[in-house]
Amino acid sequence: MEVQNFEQIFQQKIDTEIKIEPKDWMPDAYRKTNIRQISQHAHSEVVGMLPEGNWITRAPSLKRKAILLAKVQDEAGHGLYLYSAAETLGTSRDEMIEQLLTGKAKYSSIFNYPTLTWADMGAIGWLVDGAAILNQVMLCRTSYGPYARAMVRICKEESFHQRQGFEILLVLSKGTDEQKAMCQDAINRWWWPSLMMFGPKDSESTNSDLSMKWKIKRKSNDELRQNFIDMIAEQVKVLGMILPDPNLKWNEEKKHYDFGEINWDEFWSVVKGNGPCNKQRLEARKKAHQNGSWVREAALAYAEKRNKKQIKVA
Ligand code: FAQ
Repeated sequence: MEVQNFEQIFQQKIDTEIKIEPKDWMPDAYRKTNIRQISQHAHSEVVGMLPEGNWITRAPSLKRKAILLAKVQDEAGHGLYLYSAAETLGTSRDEMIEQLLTGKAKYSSIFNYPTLTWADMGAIGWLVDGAAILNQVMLCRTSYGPYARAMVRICKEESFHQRQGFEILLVLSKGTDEQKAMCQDAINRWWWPSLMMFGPKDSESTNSDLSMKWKIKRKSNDELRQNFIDMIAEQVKVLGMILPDPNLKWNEEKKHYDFGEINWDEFWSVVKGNGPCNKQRLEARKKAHQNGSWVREAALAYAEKRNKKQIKVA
């Protein structure tokens, strides 16, 4: 069969909503962009454990500590599902980790901001997980089978994450003046970076055209960002707080909220490695990788021993 036919069959599957599976023929660029996106997504989950991990030992009660611990562990699990999904495309876990640790691979810009107070745990759950869910609900229908199936499981856990974040802020918003101020301050600091999570404006998005054609993405960066703003602008009223954007205003004609200009210079600076915590995050991952080397060696030795035993029995 000619390559052109393979391509036609591939595109037909996409157009008729049949998932692409690991052993199916796929264009090189489809494979590459899926590896790029899924591995960056996995790295985001793993690096994303660091800002919240920072507060596990300082959570205000045993209950809060147990919830936060469970949430951070969930993120590790999400990273593992996603690395496994990317491996089905022919890359290896080692390669992906190497790319993260040498700074060649990206991870979400949001995790390069510091967590300064307990209220940040609420703001991350509500805003960061909230933004992640909107994007990930769309990805449950992405065209690559293993990625889509991983996302279904991840989304179930993410909705718990968002609720726990909102509840932290709800409690603070009903507390003392100091607690209310802490709540507003966290919202002020996390609002703009969470809008940046959806990626550059559609006009600047280099990967979107192909990713939309191949149904890897089904909604554009700007579309998802607008959905998020519309949702949060309503939820913030329940907290009795405000979003730090004087231009945020309901537009009756468009049936959407208008909003102010995002600082794209800040976004690109963070993506290029110059955000407030980029260096700290990579150092922490490198250290964790080094400290975990004995676990990998032990697991390998155990697997070899088991293989030898099985060969003997056979
Ligand atoms: N940060 O052409 P586009 C979470 C890069 S998970 C850094 O529009 P695309 C859970 C982009 O890679 C959060 N870089 O790219 C959690 C590309 O560069 P490249 C992560 C960014 O792929 C919560 C370039 O800019 N979620 O939070 C960012 O079509 C709490 C041009 O951009 C996912 O990864 C950014 N924000 O659209 C965990 C979801 N945005 O690769 C712990 C899956 C863009 O060509 C605690 N990913 N770039 O060198 C996606 O849906 C897409 O990759 C987008 C970007 C929408 C992020």
